[in-house]
Amino acid sequence: MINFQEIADAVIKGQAPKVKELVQKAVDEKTTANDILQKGLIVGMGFIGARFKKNEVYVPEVLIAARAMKAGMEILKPLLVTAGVKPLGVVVLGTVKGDLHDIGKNLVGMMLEGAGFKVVDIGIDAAPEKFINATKESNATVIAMSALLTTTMVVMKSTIEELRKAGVTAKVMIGGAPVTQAYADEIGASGYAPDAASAADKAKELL
Ligand code: B1M
Repeated sequence: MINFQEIADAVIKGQAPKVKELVQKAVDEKTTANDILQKGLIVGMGFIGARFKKNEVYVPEVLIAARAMKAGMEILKPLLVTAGVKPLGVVVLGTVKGDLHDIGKNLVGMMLEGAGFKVVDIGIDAAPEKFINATKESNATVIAMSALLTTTMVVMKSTIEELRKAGVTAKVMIGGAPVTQAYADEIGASGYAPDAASAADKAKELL
């Protein structure tokens, strides 16, 4: 009998081999891939996200939990595709042009995937055209931009302007150390999140 909480606990503890083993066992017992994802992996990652938000765990714990979740996803991904299970939504994620910082962005990506989103990661130093093309190609409804420098946070403003000029209507959310809610309001972004776990919550809100 499958115990979803056991899978969630293994994600929380970052036990990648155990997650893999439990997910495979659940699949063998004919549990649906969607149930394993929603009731096991996402519950575990959600728990880590909530603790990260409260500063009860730190970046390393999030990274090892995300790695464990990924191990389970490797088994589930093809099954979810076959079953036609749709992701919660598609998010284009990148660090804006001129900025090479990606540790925070990658954490945001992990939390978004952990919450059930499909993430199209366009990497660092991403020019407006890259955001535009990726959004059009993936039909993303949310664009998530990261910036770590006071000199590159201003690029978020011009990127939003370029997106709108190109007819892209997807909601834009922003984040990164120098960014604030006030700045998001000022440049016409639909959302701001102070940390990776909040970013997943904000993306859900924007759907
Ligand atoms: Co740079 N760097 N760096 N750096 N770097 C900072 C950001 C800095 C504050 C250091 C300092 O001076 N004290 C400073 C910026 C000053 C400023 O502008 N106010 C700085 C500088 C100046 C520079 C260079 C200019 C240094 C130089 O060459 N003279 C240069 C710029 C390069 C460039 O981008 N063009 C540079 C280069 C680098 C490295 C390449 C060496 C390296 C980056 C490696 C990498 O990312 N792969 C690096 C690093 C590591 C840092 C520090 C030390 C750490 C950043 C980090 O990864 N933090 C940083 C100082 C610091 O923060 N203590 C610093 C951990 C990460 C988990 O946090 O990215 O904030 P963070 O992400 C958080 C939140 O901000 C949020 O969620 C994350 C997790 O909760 N978040 C989002 C992030 N994106 C989000 C998006 C969202 C929502 C939330 O929605 C879309």
